[in-house]
Amino acid sequence: MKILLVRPWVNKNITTVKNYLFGEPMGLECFSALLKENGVEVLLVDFMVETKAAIETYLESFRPDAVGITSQCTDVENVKEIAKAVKLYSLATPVLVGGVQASCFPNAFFVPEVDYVFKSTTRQNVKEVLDELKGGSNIEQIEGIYKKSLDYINEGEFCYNEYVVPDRSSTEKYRKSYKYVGYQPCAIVQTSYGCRNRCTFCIRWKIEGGELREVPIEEIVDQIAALSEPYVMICDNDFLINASRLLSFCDLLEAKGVRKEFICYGSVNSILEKPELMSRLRSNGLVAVIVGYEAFEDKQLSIYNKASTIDDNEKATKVLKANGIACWGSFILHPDWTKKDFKKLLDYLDFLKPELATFSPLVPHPMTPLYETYKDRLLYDADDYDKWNFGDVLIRPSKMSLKAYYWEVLKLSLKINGNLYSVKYTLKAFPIANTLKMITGFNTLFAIYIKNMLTRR
Ligand code: B12
Repeated sequence: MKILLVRPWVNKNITTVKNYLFGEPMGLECFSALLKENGVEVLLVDFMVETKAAIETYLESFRPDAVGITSQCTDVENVKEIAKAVKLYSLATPVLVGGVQASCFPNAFFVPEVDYVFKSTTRQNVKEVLDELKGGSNIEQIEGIYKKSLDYINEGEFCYNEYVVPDRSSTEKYRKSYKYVGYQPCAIVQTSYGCRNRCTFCIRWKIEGGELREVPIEEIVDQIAALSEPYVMICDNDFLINASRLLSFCDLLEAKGVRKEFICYGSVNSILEKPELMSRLRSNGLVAVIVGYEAFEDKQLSIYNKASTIDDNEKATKVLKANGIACWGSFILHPDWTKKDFKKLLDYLDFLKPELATFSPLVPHPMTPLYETYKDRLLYDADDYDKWNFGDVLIRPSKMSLKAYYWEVLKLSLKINGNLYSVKYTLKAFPIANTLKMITGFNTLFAIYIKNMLTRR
């Protein structure tokens, strides 16, 4: 049996970070691993890299027995377009859709061209679908899957995705393109799932679960040792959570002589709980930590249910700086901000001096409690999926017009990216060619913000 796996391209009008955050399609690599365990021949096409290629070419040359497509919120339209192309090629070729969007909003894909929607992906449910495709069985309801043949009804319990080692050979020909900010080629690794925190704006603990589930660190280090990339982005919610696990991580990297540079997400609390560990992590390659500071006032942090304070933010930043680890701070732009608040954020950045800073407008995602709070001020419907991309302004600002708000966002963006402190860091940390590519990436985002400012009412 042959299955074609596809990551869709990203449409030009989307507010996307893809020009500087461009990771491997790890979900498809995991699915590929599960398929190969079942003896399936796999071909993976990444249309985010092959932007000019056409799905029809691959359907004709590979002649798949089924097609699997991955999805994020920005992909819904293109997933459906690819599914239509598959059915035009052959009505009998089953289309399977999975990925984060299928987990969060499976109903986005309940269309005639899609046969199976995976809310969760496990060894068992993949095997059961394959058996069904081979004609060997017809299990009524498969755990975690909505089937067209059952009118997409599944009343069963749903589970979380099962841990699988990604089949990185499936993306071999694309791997040089994958990058994270200025680090290229950069691989992505996930070492744990779930989160102990309950931030009101975050959907990750909803997607992955509220309990922390850790993969044995020995398996992770083996995975990392096998990577050809010099840079690795660890995409856990908070990689710095467990001190003894981090110590074993360092021990194993040293024992196996693995030298890579790592970027990870880490919470302020995790940094403050174990400052003494940071120099050991630095000497084992930890070069940057993405820290969700989110706000510049305690009042706002407590509304977001953040487990840290402004004082903690400052201390954590100092710990990272003292150990030569770059701090990439992320912030949320609140819809009730005045011009003064935008200025306060800039002042706060001047004070904290994170090496890089990013921001995203507050997203009242339907999976979070914020949705109820803001549903009357939404600029888009919940099913305008591509707008829920963590870059667009979704809540009508209360203290200024939308146009004026976008103007503040644009100015903030220019000031943050032009900040001397960040520019110096970028030039020192990354090869010049990568810095130039990043600048081009930021510019495309500016262009989208300008367009939003001029066109959105
Ligand atoms: C790393 C990462 C990225 C990387 C790489 C993404 C990737 N791997 O494809 C980069 C930097 C490129 C990225 C980009 C974006 N991201 Co991102 N990203 C993540 C992060 C941190 C981890 C994703 C990941 O790799 N998880 C591990 C893999 C294994 O999980 P998975 O993809 O869900 O796959 C599993 C199943 O879904 C299944 N599966 C996946 N595909 C398929 C296909 C089939 C056919 C089947 C059967 C199964 C299947 O198999 C896997 C089994 O475990 C998540 C947070 C999170 N926890 O999800 C945010 C996250 C997915 N991103 C998010 C967003 C918003 C974006 C952007 C839209 C941002 C923007 N404005 O540009 C872009 C999307 C544009 C694009 N297409 O790239 C949101 C998604 C919200 C949503 N409803 O879709 C998340 C949840 C972060 C958040 N804000 O909370 N992202």
